[in-house]
Amino acid sequence: MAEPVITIGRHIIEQERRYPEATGAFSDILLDIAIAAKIISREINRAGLVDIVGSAGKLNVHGEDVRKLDEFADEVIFNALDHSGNLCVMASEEVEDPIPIPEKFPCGNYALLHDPLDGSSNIEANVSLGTIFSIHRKISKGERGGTEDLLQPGHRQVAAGYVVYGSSTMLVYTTGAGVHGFTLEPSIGEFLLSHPSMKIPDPGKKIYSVNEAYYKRWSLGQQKAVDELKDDGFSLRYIGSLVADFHRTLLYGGVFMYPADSTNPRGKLRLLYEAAPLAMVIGEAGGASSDGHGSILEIEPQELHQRTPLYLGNRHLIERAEAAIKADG
Ligand code: AHM
Ligand code: MG
Repeated sequence: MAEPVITIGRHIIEQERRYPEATGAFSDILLDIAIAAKIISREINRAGLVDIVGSAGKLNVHGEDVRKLDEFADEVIFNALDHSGNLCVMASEEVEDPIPIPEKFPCGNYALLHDPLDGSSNIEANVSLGTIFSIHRKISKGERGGTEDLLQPGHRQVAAGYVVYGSSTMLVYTTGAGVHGFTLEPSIGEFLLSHPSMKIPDPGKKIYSVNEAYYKRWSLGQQKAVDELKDDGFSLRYIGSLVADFHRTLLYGGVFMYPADSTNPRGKLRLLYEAAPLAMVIGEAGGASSDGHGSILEIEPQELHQRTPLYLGNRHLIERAEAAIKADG
């Protein structure tokens, strides 16, 4: 007899059955994200074939070059999730303000934040890219959602995850009941469970991941944190595409760092679209997150596009980095 395959749809429904009070709305959101991921994956795979690669000639809200595929991914996610009545508001790294649900559609009980296509400066080099997502419960009183629903600390996330568009496309998510990874089987167009109950290996491989070209811009404490890892025989791996660097860290162990530096005193990566969702995933997988001083999940966000220094990986390595930063600034 053929082995039963577990599709992402089946997995999400089975998780939902554990909560008799669940309405199914939450499952629908995850399934809609999976559909958007398949569409984005297909376009990324064809990027070398069609004239979609290249700069769209505008700057995004962070002043960075927006690539056409970023815009495409942003639209795909909006179109997949605007009409279902499950969300009350959305926010995207590519868009300055909260994205309301169109008036013609009903509003639901959840807010979605996402980075539609991270690492897009690597598109032309065929390097892995990613989508990152974070889901919060609606807390505002009005019928339609708003900023209040989006500016919630990471520990209140009800689900988070990412899609990595690599040599295969994988979707990894958590709802607080373990971290589960699915690989897209292109011939049937389904995400199949390939990595159930993921845990960061501990002790993992001795790998640190950081843009070390910025060494001279770092604080003494950050320099010391990396010097110590080198003295300890660690290897350096840095792709420069967050989801790819994070995915490797989750699978192999080690530590990913995007620290504060003299040019970017608050770091580069965004708290709500990048740091908090990956912090939830690594925490659920037995690892830890930090901004150099404390858990990413405890930070109370002040603004939608807030940046944060970011450390993700094995708990003891995060603690070591925090100790070096604390001792030497
Ligand atoms: P992006 O949102 O413009 O794609 O930038 C985010 C990327 C991350 O994927 C990666 O971790 C980081 O920027 C790399 O930055 P740097 O080139 O400074 O090392
Ligand atoms: Mg990004």
